[in-house]
Amino acid sequence: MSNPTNTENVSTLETAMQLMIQTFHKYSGDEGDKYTLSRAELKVMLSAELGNYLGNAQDKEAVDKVMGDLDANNDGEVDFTEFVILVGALTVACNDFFLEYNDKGEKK
Ligand SMILES: [Ca+2]
Ligand SMILES: [Ca+2]
Repeated sequence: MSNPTNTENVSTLETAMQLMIQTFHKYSGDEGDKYTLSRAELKVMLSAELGNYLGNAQDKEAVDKVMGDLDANNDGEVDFTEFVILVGALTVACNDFFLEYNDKGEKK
């Protein structure tokens, strides 16, 4: 049986998946429910992990907006599913930039 937390002999994508899981739990266990991010935990996670993409994570309104957008079931906490949606949406946005950049580079 394979150990899903084994970090040897895993593909790049599998590593990325493990890192998403580890990153979420690194912040979700600080207060309240161990398996969800409170607003405070979300703020720490955003500024520590997504500062390059979100920039103004220190901005309370920005955190509130992200929380509002993410908290699909309106329980005031971001669970792992909601977190994956955030990372997925940001990854799509990054890919759009990547494609745009490549298109410009290829034009002659
Ligand atoms: Ca928590
Ligand atoms: Ca929620």
